[in-house]
Amino acid sequence: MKTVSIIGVPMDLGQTRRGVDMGPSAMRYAGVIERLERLHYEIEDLGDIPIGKTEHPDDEGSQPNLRNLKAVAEANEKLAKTVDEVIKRGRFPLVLGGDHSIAIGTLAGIAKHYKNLGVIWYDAHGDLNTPETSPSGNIHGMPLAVSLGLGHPYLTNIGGYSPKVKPENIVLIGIRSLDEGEKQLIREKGIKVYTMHEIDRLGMTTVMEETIAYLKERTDGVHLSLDLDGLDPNDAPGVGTPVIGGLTYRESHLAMEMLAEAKLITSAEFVEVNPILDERNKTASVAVGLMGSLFGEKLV
Ligand code: HAR
Ligand code: MN
Ligand code: MN
Ligand code: MN
Repeated sequence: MKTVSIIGVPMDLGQTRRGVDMGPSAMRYAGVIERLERLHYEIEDLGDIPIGKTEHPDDEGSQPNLRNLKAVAEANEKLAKTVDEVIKRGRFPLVLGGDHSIAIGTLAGIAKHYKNLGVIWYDAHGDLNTPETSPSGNIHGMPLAVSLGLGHPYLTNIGGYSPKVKPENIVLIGIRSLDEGEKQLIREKGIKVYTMHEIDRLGMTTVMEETIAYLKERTDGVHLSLDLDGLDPNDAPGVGTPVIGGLTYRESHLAMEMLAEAKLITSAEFVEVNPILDERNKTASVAVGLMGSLFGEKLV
């Protein structure tokens, strides 16, 4: 990965807290481009995917437990196309969110380029809900289920194919908040999960060694989907759904450095940065710091 294309997705329709649409700007202000240029990458910024600012007229009460379904689906179709073109041009897609519903489009653009795409889902949440199991109706709690082919066809068929990923090619890291239906799905599909319990017991070094070995032997590319709420709210306060007891800044840096060393990651997205809820752009700065490590930054 020598050339990187940055794609902003100012999406906030996958949830209800205002402000996460400003995430891409916040990460640009925190210096993402300069940071990666210093590492000698050739960077292009493709700007932001347009998001319908108001809710789609067809969304009016028509879809039970799928808030803003049409608007979210339309934006993700555009994102999928953009990501697809970036990969066709041989570049590394770096997607800046926006709420986590954008992973639907990112994965739709990426997955068709691989026989066995791996996914690292770094998050407090599983994002494995369907309209049947979701307690909120918020689509940002559903993208991983959608990518497995579960959910409304407007979402699962984005990019014209489904599913995008196989359950055995997914690793969840940082998990500490799951709904009943998500737990059931994880058990049913045998999805690999490192909850905070395992991370505390094993330590991040072992967790990443195991994750890297597991994905290396079964995948031909790995997407990192990093939700900033995977980190502890002390280190990343600017998120819409904070959950205490999370991964530290230091553990997260170590994880990124180990991924860089392993040369495992072929695409990435950083989501759920909400500058309105943040303290002096701290969360966006943390995100950009983690990108630095992911792209090979070293202290000496
Ligand atoms: N599981 C809950 C739901 O489906 C909360 C989802 C929290 N959202 C995220 N995604 N930030 O990781 O509504
Ligand atoms: Mn908005
Ligand atoms: Mn998430
Ligand atoms: Mn989350």
